[in-house]
Amino acid sequence: MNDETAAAGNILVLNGPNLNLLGTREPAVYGSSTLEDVQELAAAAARSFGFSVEFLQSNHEGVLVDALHAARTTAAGIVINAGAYTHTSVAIRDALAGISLPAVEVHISNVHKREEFRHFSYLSAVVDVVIAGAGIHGYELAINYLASALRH
Ligand code: CA2
Repeated sequence: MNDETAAAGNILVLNGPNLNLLGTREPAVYGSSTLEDVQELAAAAARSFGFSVEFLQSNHEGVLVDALHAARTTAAGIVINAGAYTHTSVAIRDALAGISLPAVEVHISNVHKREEFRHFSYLSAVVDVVIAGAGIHGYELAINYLASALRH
């Protein structure tokens, strides 16, 4: 399998700041599953469609930007929960816009039912789909969408 073929079957799942704490605090907002559970769920969902998953969490904006740039040659689609950077990062928005890969923005919580500052996303205008409030099931829905979009 060459690099192009490998990239075609791969979905990058990116998670931003503090999501490494999932399952340890705030269960009323984020549920009790851990990020490891999310990784397993995403890998299983991708596998069921014949895709693989590359999974990365970082608390650093530049690491997330670098991962998006790298995805140009290693992935066919992106699932991104940028955490709080959703509401602040022009850099992540520009990276997503610059790589021209199908992308889904996921939020575990329904950001629209929460504080006003969480209602605006810099990313929503440059992704294909936004999923919020479905808990960690949102990652599965995102992969489902990408698998179907990438087949057609
Ligand atoms: O609902 C989401 O998925 C968010 O992207 C999560 C971000 C938040 O800043 C966004 O507004 C919405 C925060 C992730 C922090 O996750 C924690 C999990 C457990 C304990 C503490 C933080």
